[in-house]
Amino acid sequence: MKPQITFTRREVIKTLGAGAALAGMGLVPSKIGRAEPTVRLSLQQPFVLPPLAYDYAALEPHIDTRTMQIHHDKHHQGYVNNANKALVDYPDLQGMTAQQLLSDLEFLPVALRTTVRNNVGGHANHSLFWQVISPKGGGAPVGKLAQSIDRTFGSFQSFVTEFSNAAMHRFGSGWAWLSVVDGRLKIHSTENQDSPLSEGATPILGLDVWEHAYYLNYQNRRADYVQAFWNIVNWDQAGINFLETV
Ligand code: MN3
Repeated sequence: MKPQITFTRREVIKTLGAGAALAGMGLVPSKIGRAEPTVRLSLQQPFVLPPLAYDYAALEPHIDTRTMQIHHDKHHQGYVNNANKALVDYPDLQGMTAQQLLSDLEFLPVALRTTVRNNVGGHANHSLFWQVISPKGGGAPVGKLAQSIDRTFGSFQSFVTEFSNAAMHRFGSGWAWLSVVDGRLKIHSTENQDSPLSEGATPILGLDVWEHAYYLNYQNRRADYVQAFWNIVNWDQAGINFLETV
């Protein structure tokens, strides 16, 4: 199955409807009474590493070639492999997407929960990350996302400052996010590979602040990496992600 299919709203409903039917048959945990996060990337099982839409070198000098190679081919592939390996023993759960698994960790067997949180989380987080950075990125958002950022954070510059702070203040490994929660934008961060989906938030923009994302080029200078990020943000994609949540 292809990793990156943009669903139309009707297809999402259809897919979730199929999930509900399976739930009725006792095959997957019931989702009744829970709001489903919007499914944008269709990350179906068995999970596969999505190809980058640009060359490893394309994000230079902001993210170096070697980091992109190792980060995508080794780190992300590792999450994919570990996730698939763990789910082999749970055929009843193999019809669920990454998003569905992450949106309700409590429903999962205890023995599987941490692996899904770390590795399915890692797969979902990185799949989004590769999409929201681009050699043609930078600048500022437009349209409804721009309006919503201005309304929520006061200005684009205030948003940049607040998001950068979230990225800087995440101690150790984790992510900074711009997510939508109940129709409202929110800046937050998660530790390790925890997905915003597990907190009821739909991420539309994310920044990986694990050292593996920047150490070769920036060493301990996370602030420089965070600053460089603004040159490669794919605001068109973030804008699409935002529209799909409302
Ligand atoms: Mn990473």
